[in-house]
Amino acid sequence: MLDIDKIRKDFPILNRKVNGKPLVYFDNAATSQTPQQVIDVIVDYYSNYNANIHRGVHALSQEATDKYEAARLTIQNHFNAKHAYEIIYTSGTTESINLVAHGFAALLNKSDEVIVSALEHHSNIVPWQMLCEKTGATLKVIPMNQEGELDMVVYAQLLSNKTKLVFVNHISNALGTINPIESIIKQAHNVGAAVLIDGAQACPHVKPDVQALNVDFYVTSAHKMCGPTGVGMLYGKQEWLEKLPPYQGGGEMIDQVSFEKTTYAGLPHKFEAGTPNICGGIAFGAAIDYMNTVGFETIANYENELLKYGTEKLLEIDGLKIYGTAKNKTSVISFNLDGIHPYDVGTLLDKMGIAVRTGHHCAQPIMDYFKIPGTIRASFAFYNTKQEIDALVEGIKKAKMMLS
Ligand code: C6P
Repeated sequence: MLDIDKIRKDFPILNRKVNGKPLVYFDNAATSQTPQQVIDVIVDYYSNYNANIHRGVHALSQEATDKYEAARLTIQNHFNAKHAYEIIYTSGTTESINLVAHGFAALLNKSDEVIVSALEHHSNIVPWQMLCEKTGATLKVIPMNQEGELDMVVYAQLLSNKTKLVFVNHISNALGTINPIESIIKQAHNVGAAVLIDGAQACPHVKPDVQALNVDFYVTSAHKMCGPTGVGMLYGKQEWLEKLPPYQGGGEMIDQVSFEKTTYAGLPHKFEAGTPNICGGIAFGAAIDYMNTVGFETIANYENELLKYGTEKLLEIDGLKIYGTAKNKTSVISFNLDGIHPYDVGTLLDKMGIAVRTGHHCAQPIMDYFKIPGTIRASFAFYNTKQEIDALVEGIKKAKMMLS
């Protein structure tokens, strides 16, 4: 059982008011809130041991290096990677995907195919389009149905010995669909294709095991899972990370440099050029520790309750339509009110202290599929309550009255 009163005390921001009303934060899929335990780690870093890492012989640098590398081990354990050097620190999901897409430019040619799904965030579409432009490879799309589920029959038909890479999100940010990634990975491997899973929306809700999944690349951002912005990770199987060329050149990623020739460092440093987000990496580890203390099973059970409650209550509102009704979904509800622009509803909800996201959620192809400009998205985290959902429902009723 989740002790919600105790949990909410961990998040100082939940006490604030917005427009004179208690904050109801339902924009967790964009960025989650930060518990005091993680804030303390950030303050401790800048108060006590702020220094560059892997470079200094002095005490501060060594302390910072030890904590940064300890956080890498926390991330490794959390995702069950075989080796710590298979965890590459990045600035987030977007950079992780760009790093892999950049690397594959050296491995693809114009007879190759890559497969994306119709449910993707722009971060998992555009870097691959750029890759296809560079290499001449062809981009194929797994279609979705009205529920927001992927068409696995078509997926099987798209796969062939031309397929070199499949990239799909674990959970859709716009609809909340949980994709059948185990089956997607197995089928791709059967034709010899590698698989990248975008875990940005999954990691706040589940604990992925990259070895059990046998996935080639898994990427995520810390700020979706109680950590800070500007840091994330790329998990890559050792054999793939060794095959890919470096992404950026600079300090730390080299073995030897001369004007005639440069040789590169081994993993993970080959992909970590320049001074990284040291504090962010350490805080990412603290965020993972925090979430594991709450427990992912506890989190999932509680959020499923919120999803069920929220779905039932919202559907009681006349003219409200939910987009994304997959059997397997997480605590994200995307919806519209008949004849009313989502932006107007979002603006009025903000006046009532309720934070939701409105628009296309960086997933325009999904909006095009439903022939809508966007949706209102309420995304729940384990620190939200049913009372807050009641406030949202009341807020929507008021907004609807004002806008009709
Ligand atoms: N989605 C949302 O409101 P970054 O910005 O690199 O941390 O994450 C990008 C990203 C990639 N994939 C998925 C599935 C995502 O949901 C996101 C971020 C936020 O839905 C902000 S656009």
